[in-house]
Order: sequence, then C-alpha cells, then structure tokens
Amino acid sequence: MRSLAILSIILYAFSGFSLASERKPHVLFVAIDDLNDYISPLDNHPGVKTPNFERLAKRSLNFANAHCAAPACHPSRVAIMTGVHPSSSGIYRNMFGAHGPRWRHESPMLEKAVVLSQHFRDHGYRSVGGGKIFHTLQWTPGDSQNDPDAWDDYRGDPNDPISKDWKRPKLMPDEKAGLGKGRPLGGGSQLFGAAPLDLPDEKTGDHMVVDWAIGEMKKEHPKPLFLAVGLFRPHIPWEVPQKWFEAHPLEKVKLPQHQEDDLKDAHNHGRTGWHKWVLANKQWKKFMQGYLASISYVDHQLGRLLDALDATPNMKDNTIIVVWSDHGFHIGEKGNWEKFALWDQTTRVPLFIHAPGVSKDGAKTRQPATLTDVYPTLCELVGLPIPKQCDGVSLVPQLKDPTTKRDRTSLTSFQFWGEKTPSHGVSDARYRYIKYGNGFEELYDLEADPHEFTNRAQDSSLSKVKARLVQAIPTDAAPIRAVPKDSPHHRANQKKKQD
Ligand SMILES: [Ca+2]
Repeated sequence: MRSLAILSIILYAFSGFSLASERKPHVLFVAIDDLNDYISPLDNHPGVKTPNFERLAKRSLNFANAHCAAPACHPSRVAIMTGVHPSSSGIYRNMFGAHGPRWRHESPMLEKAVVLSQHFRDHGYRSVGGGKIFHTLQWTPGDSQNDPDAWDDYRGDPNDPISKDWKRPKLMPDEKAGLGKGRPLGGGSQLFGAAPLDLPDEKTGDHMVVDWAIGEMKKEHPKPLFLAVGLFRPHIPWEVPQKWFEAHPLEKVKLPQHQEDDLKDAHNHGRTGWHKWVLANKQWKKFMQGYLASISYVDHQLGRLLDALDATPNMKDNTIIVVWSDHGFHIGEKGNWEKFALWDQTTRVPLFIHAPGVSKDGAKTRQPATLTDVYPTLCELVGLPIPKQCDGVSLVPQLKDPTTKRDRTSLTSFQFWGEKTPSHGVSDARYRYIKYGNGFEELYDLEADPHEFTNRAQDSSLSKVKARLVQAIPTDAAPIRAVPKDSPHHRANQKKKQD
C-alpha cells in the first residue's frame, strides 16, 4: 500500500511537471525592418491608418518610448538577439561580407553569447525562424549574419533567408528614368527607389514568409513554440504590389514635418547628399508614397499573422506576442534618409508585447525601453534564467502596470563616420539627450518639441535635466570593432574554400 502511495505521489509529481511544461506559452516574435513611428498607434504622421497595428495595440502593451540599441540593422539585431548592448560589444555599425554568425568573432563579448532562440530551445522550446531576423539584404545573396545553430529549423537557406524571395529591383539607367546623376547606392540602381510591383501579394517575399509561419502555427506542438518571423518591408527598395500604392494616392501624400535649417543647431549626420539628390529630382513625395505603401503592405502581413494565431486553438490564448522594428527611419526629416543617426526619429521603434494574463493590454507607456530589454523580459515571462551576457532589464513590471517608473533611460549607441569614439542617445519619459563622439551635445524636450527642432543642450533652464541624463551616458563604452578577416564566417574565406 505504502509503495503504491509513493508511486502515486511520484506519478502526480510527474504529471504536474508535464502539465506545467505544457502550459508554457508559445512565443510569436515578429521583427520588422526599418519601420518607424508613422504607424497609427504611434501616430507620428498624419493620415496613416494601420488597422492591424491598431488591432495589435488593443491586445498588447504599446511601448511608445522604446528605442533600438543601435540605429542600423546589424548591430540592432545582434543586440536584441543576444541581449548584449553595442556599448558592451563594440558592434555599432553594419558590417557586410559575412556568411554566418561572424559577430561571434567581431566582438569577444559575443563569442559565446547564447542567442535568444537558442536559449528557449535549450529550455524545452522548439525554435524556428524565417525571413530577416539577423542582418541580411535583398541584394546581397549569401551575405547574412544569421546563426543556423540557434534554431531547430529555419525557413529556406538560413545563410540567405530573403534574397531568393524578394526579386532584385529592376535596374534602369537614371537618365532613362528622367533622373539626375548621383543617386545614392549606385547609378542606375533602384535600390533607393519606389515602384509598384507587377506581382500579386502571394508572390512577394514577406507574404511567403508569413505563409510559412502560418504553416508552423498549424502544426502539432508537443513542445512550446518559439516562432520568429522577420519581415523585410518597409526596408528599401519600396517595391510592393500596385494596390498598396493606390491606398496612398500621391496627391494625398503629406511630407513629414520638417524645418529647412534644422541642422543649424544639430550634429551633421554626414548623409545630406541623399536628401539633396531627392530634392533635385523631386522624389520626396514619391518616396514617401513608397514608404507608406510598404507600411500598408506590412500591416496587412501582420494582420495575416494575427488571424492565423486566432484561428489556432492551441495558440490563441496561450502565446506571448512581441512585435518590434530594428530602428526608426527618416523620410527627409533633418535632411536625412534611412537611419544612421541618434535622434528620436531614428531610434524610436514600435514595440508591442502581449503576455497572456500579465500585460495590461490596450495601454500605452512612455516609460523608456531599449530593445536589449526584450531578452530578459521574455525569460522572466516564461521562467527561464536570464543569461549573464544580458545588458537589459526586464519590462515585466511595466507590462503589469504601465505607470511603473523605470530607474533607467533608454540607450542607443552608434559610431559616426570620421569620429573616433562612439556616440550615445538616451531618453527618459520626456527628454532626449545625445552625446556625440566629437563632444557635441543635444537636448530635446519631446513633450514641447516632438520633432526635435530646438536643441536646448545649452539652455540653463534645463541644466538639471541635462546633468541627470549625462549620468546615463556610458563612460566605458567598448571600442568599435572591425571586420575580422580570419573568421570562418567571413565570406571571402568561404569563397576561398569553395575555389
Ligand atoms: Ca533595418
């Protein structure tokens, strides 16, 4: 009798354990490339309607003051996927020519870092990914910094996850297109350009990645699922099917709020040549149309993911959702295009987190967050240990109560060309302070001046605010790293191997 009782206790304990593990929520982790705060829940461009982001905002906490760790694809993505901030790793900029996780050799801090998906896999999850999670581009086939070992499965070639899906942009000599010389990213190239695609959605890359993700959701889930979906639009080139352009007729397209002499009291980002070409060729509205068309296209893809989630009984109420973009984006604000700067416009990112039974869904918070906070947040939500490598701090207190004050600012770091040390930007709930590598300072009151038109770093009425924010600037930031030519993931070495 006694042994039977012990046996039933053991059985009970084991069944309890297995029930607990079955209850671990799935994770839907969606990365969007170059999506800024124009979407309607962040509301920084008049007239933009993104119904699926609104749907998402209703069922998650909207981190309306979240910032990337670095304003460029590669360093931002390595930072969120390892939890290691650029100021620790020294990875501040894009570094091309990799085939595999060369970042492990770019920075000694990253050599043994455990990738987020791998950490979940090590703790009982099935981790799968598709599309652009680590850095890669449409026009550089085989040049990707993904780590194939960090996943149970990856859609397609993990070292070339998007270039086969997204057809190369058409090349047309600029003179033939009626455009002047000096187009950024190479003459005759439409990489920096907007054009409707003569294709149905179904034949476009992100649609196919979402199809794959829906297939993954529909599978049986003996283990909880960590599903990473990387969407490439609205990254350039702004080429999506015609209907998304028709949703934004050129005559209704508004330019972003801007001031002609906005750089007068600000750091020069060194990319004004792009804007000069756009102005000289009267492309500003057309490119804004292309960016908005690409946002509507990606909003539609997000909606398809949410539809699929809701149609999957096993996942509907038991899935953590995280949606983020790798950095903000300029459409001519401050004479800048793309990213590679430290203003709020460049570093503020959409970040939505839903945690079943935990998050205050439908609310918005201005408490500052950095994307490196996502790794420890997910660990805390599902009860995993937080790896020592992580620089961020869990956002679970804000998920539970969005008014909970954070005792830290956001932190975004970047090294500008021609400067010897990195620059850093920090935000609290109201102010943004930037300390550049050349010593220049900027301070903005985003409540009074959301477009950062007036640099108040020398305004004595804000000296206390500045003194407080200066404390958040790293004093021991890692030096910038160079491409390690001896890495086995350096593409040139792989080419040699193949020859
Ligand atoms: Ca990007």
